[in-house]
Amino acid sequence: MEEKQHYDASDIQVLEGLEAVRKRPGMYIGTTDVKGLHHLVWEIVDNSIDEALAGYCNHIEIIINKDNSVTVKDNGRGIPVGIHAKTGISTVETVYTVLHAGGKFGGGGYKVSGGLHGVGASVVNALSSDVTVTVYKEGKIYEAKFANGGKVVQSLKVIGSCEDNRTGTTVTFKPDATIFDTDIFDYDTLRVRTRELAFLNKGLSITLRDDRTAEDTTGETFMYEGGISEYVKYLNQNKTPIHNEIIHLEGEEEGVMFEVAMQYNSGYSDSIYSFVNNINTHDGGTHEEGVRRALTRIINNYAKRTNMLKNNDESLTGDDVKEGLTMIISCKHPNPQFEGQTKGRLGNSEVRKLADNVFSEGFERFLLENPEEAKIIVDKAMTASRARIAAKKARELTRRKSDLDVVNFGGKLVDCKEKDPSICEIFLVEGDSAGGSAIKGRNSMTQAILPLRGKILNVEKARLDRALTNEEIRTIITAFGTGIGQEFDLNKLRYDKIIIMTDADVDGSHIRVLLLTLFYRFFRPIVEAGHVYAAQPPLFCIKHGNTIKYVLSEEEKEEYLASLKENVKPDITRMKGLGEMDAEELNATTMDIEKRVLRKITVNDVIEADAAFSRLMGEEVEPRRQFIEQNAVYVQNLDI
Ligand code: 1YM
Repeated sequence: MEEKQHYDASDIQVLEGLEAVRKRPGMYIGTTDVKGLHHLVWEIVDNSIDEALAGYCNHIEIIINKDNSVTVKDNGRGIPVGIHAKTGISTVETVYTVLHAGGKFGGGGYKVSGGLHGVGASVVNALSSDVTVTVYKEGKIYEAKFANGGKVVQSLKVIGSCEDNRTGTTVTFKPDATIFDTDIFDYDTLRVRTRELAFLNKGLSITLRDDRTAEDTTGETFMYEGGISEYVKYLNQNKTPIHNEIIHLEGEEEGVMFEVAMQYNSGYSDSIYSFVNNINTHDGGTHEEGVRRALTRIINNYAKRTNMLKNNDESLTGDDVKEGLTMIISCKHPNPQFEGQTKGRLGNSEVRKLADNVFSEGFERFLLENPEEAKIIVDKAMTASRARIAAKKARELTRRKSDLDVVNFGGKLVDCKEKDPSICEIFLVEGDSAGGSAIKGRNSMTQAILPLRGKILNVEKARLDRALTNEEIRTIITAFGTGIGQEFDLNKLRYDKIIIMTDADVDGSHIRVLLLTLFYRFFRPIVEAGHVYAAQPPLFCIKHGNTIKYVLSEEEKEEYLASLKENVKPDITRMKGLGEMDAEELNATTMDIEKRVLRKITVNDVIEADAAFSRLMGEEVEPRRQFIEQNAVYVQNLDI
């Protein structure tokens, strides 16, 4: 290995740059938890995707190596190997050691991808303990090596020869264990995003392989000739589409590419996801606005022209026309403006027009050419409209109730005394007897109890108006205080924590999933803001001498028993259900802030969570059976 001997002024600047990344990694990759760790992979993959978008690369490979380093390979042109005019060192080294290098040093090209922070290769280098970059170009194999946060340990040099026509870049990096909370890559996390990138870049093949598990050496390859149309098909696979064709429209103007794919299903919720440069714009923006506006306008025009909508009928609203709609919107923009607190919204105003034009022309043509499908789609929106009007009336009932007296609607909710939501919690408790114990065992200042008697309606199969006829659901809406549908307001939430307290058995799991479905479909911001928890009642009570210990799992039981001295024999009882605990026990094990263990329900990946809910709670039986079979052992830890 060639040790570098001399450092000059520009070297020192470079080292200071990378040192800044190591001092404040959060500024560059968001977090240093497991999310930040995986972010490193996408920073490298982004460079390969750019190369694919420029038209020079059609295959990418991502490999998790045995030592938990990651290798990314592409068959693009290879990072330039010549001396860089400005830095006096090779372009490869420049890209990997100069902060914010990347595209600035390239010769134009169509650069549109870019991770959340778009800072690329040098950041990965700064946060890695070892990096090797190999470039195949002009019959030669070049290699450069870095260590300990981006220090050059081997300048770029030729290490061998290859076939003349072989080109590409291979990068292997090992994250610096002193920087990240964890250095273990998760195959499923990488898999979900890899598949998404393949959907979003039609024709590009991406292989993902885990070499930590020795047996499988081929990995999985994702390649979709149909691009986002196949994404829509995938999202609708456990739903019942109401027309066969997936509508796929695209257009381009001044270097901005816009594309949309859609299909309606028989369900009531919508799954509309938009992307800019392969990044999910979860707060929408101009590309989404253009499509939504055009969708509403075109359907109304068509419905009026065909006399399906009469003159004195109310117009169809944006909500009516998106019921049961699965849609992917993808925009590739050379200069995207991301707005909002989490930079999740596209701001470029010219895109609104482009999206509206491309969508309205294409969609209108589709309706005219396919009158049968058009009728099905308009009928669906009109049914949604009637349901919306009915729901408005039903909602007025819940509103009136909440205006009167929140403490005693139907005598069900036993509210807490405190009114400051930030310290209040509500327990949704399965069954009357557990509800009774919970009421006695609670801290009445801050803990409210809502015993659930009847079955919770499966809202995956019901529209808002029907859901509102369900007694339990009405009570929940009123208790939360947020309202529902268009008038939902997260700021009005009356409790900081919503705690689902059900038995640790099959019925309990079922009620929990029904509640989560309700929250996810009708109160999604509450879930996303992290207000929903599952209580964890203990599984065993272990009496040993004068001490009583409650444990949550078999493993914890074994661990605790192993820690005991062997003189007195411990007395172990299996806890039956919440209903069999007295108030004191319930408080000590499951409710007391000091002693309990809550499981926070998080939505790691909204799109995957959506698919999981359809699978679990939707119309189709077979996918549900498969899901339950595959996940039966994990049900205890179901995290959506
Ligand atoms: C596994 C990671 O980095 N591939 C890659 C990167 C580049 C090129 C090709 C490339 C770009 C250009 C011209 C250009 C990069 N080059 C640069 C820079 N894979 C990976 N493949 N020739 C090759 O943009 O004009 C930065 S990234 F700046 F050197 F041009």
